Amino acid sequence: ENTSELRPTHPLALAPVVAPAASVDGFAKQFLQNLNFGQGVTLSASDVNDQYLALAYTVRDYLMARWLDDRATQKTQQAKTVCYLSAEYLLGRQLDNNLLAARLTDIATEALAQCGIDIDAVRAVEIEPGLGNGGLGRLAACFIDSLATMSVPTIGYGIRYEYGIFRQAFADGEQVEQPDAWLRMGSPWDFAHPEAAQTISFAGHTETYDDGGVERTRWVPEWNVLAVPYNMMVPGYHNGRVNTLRLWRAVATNAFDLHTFNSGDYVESVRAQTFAENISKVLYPEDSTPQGKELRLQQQYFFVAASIADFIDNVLPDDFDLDKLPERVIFQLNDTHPVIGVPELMRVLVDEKKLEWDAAWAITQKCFAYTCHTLLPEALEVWSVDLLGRLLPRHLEIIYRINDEFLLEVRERFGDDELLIRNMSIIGEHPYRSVRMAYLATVAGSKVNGVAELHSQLLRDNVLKDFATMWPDKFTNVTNGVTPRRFLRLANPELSALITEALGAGWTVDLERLRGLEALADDADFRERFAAVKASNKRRLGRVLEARGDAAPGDGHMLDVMIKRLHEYKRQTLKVLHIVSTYEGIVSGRLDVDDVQARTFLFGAKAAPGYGMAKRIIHLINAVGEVVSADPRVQGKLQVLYPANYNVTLAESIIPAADLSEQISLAGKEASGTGNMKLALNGALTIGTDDGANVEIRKLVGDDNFFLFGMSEPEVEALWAEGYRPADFYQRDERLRSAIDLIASGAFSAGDRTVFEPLVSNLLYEDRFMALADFSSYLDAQNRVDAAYADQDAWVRSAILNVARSGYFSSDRAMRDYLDRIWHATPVI
Ligand code: CBF
Repeated sequence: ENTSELRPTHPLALAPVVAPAASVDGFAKQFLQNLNFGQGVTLSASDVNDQYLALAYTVRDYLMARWLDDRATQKTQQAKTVCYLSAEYLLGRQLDNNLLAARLTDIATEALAQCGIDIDAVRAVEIEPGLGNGGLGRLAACFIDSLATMSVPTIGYGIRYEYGIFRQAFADGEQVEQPDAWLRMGSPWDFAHPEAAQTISFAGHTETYDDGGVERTRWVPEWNVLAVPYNMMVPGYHNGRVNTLRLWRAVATNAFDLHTFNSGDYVESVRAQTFAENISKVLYPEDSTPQGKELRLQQQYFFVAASIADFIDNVLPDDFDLDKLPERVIFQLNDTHPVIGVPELMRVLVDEKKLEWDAAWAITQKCFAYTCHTLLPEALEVWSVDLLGRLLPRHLEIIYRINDEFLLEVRERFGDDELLIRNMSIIGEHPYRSVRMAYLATVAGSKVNGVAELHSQLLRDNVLKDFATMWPDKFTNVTNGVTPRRFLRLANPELSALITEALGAGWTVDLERLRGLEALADDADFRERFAAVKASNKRRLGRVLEARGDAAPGDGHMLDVMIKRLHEYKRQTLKVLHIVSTYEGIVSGRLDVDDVQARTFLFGAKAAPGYGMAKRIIHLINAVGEVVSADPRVQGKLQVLYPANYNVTLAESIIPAADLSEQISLAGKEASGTGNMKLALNGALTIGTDDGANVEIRKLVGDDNFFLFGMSEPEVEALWAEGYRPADFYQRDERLRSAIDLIASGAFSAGDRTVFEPLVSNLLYEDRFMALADFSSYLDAQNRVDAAYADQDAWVRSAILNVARSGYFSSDRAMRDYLDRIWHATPVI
């Protein structure tokens, strides 16, 4: 950036940065230049990775002028900035998205073709940055896409993990985790700024001192690490806006100890470096359960402290009056991972900027808002006071004071109700003294939101009930959304073209326009074309799978997909029981194979490496798949596919091809889900419980176009209250008994009954997520699915209506809701 401190005299240095010519020739020239001068190869000597990198640099060149401009004006303009604090961004591949945003797809395709290069081959080498686990991280990626598209000044802050979510492989049907070295072939989309590094401190002690007659506290830390920012472009779709995603990498303050190195102790000489750099080494591969590891708390503080300091030091003007901070920023807490930012901002304001406590607290409360993404009690993060006090002693003191003042307020409002005080305290006492991060976020946040209507209601009624009683206005809902650019426009080009032909191109930024398709659901010609697109997407998926060495979906099969993290509450086991039951029905003669609807069951799921039960379920799916897909008695009617390493890239091929979307979590457990939205938007019909955003999907698409089954959330609660005995359900339903017995018999484990015994016993005697209780209702719904699929014309009509009525689930709408209800910020055009 040409800063005002520089005094250039050369006219070129004064000229604005301009993008290369947006023409095929202009693009080809820039591409070749990047190949020669960026990669140091000639076209004829280049390999596909050189070509990919040169192409990425070229796209960047086109976006650069706007990016520089947008970053410069962010400093001077008075607009409020959304600082999205998220430990995860599951970005997916960048190339296609950035080409699309910059309107360069056709130009680049042609320019590369003229260089003799097939752009598809170049696309295929991109390794996606898997810096997230699942829904939460992908949501963050959708949100920053929408904010850029809506021209909202935003900085996404997070961690540049050296290794993202592990690569999943299968060995004899069992999950094996391999490191995800996503940076190994280069990283063309980010820009390191070591000169803008922040020093982040840890441990040590606090002390009071006399500051000109005022007693103050300061933190005397024990060790530091550097947080080096890496900036990524976040281009808006066709609007010229380029926002920033700033990810922090941990670097040791002292590279290594030369003295120790020279003495020959090489391991010891880099110990400090290894220790510091471990902070951003690897993403915690947990979804919906926090890992109480010290390193994780280090990660959280590391990125949040760096982000707050960066915003205050580098984004705000130098003479900024911090009392006005809430007018300039909202720090959105994406779940509890960044909540340590609350005491950090207090520390900065009180200890460093020397504001009074009350003034600092008033500012802090207006600067944060908190989104909760879970309902599982075990997923609400807590940190032991011991650990937090050791790692961040000053922050613990600040948390205690926040809590003391908060509990005084509770007493003032509700009297000395000791049980209530204990329940609401930010400090929990059992099973050990700990800081309840969700409570801290709720006390500090200007707003607290859930991510679907049901979820927000359950937060208010159960998880955060006392807080909602105290501050009813603090609580709100914003139902999640997904970006239509990646998940329809890019993932499903044929359907996109069909929609554009019917409705014009505006739907890409105004997804409610899809409503216009409703009328076309009754048009036989349109239905035929819609069905042809689905069939073509299935063939495309088949090619993608075969290229990976997997099988393609069966010809003429319904494609029944369950793609999401492997977790007991999501109930992949219930899906397996359906498959086994159908298989058992055919082999036992209970079902006539000719009457069975041919289906390909497709799973995509990773299990957290330490989650034993989830890994057993993966093993079971693969074991069942192997037997069922190969049994000649089934006559190829049932096929089970489980491609390893499900990720965003694979999702982009599966979702457009899907007929049936499995959203079968136990009611009250899935906060929202977003895969459910992506699948409906691409014309899959949902079979689902009344859980998370399924409730809203069903309401919008209509009961006739959704297969509802299972207990409602109050029914689940009632069954728990009366005493749930899964074995009773096993006894009652013969289909269930036969399916479970078949698994227990060793039919899927070469006769070895011990392999799946823990899984079977868990189902029969515990079944925390009530798969057995919902089984018969699920099977009945699956029978309705079969019947509906048999009438293809009616099915396609329903599929079109699903697309037409899914406009609400655009992340653009979600962002508008956040802007109106929570952030009170506006786009800056
Ligand atoms: O809100 C986004 C998603 O977050 C989760 O993935 C999470 O990790 N807490 C939830 O499990 C999803 O329901 C939710 O859609």
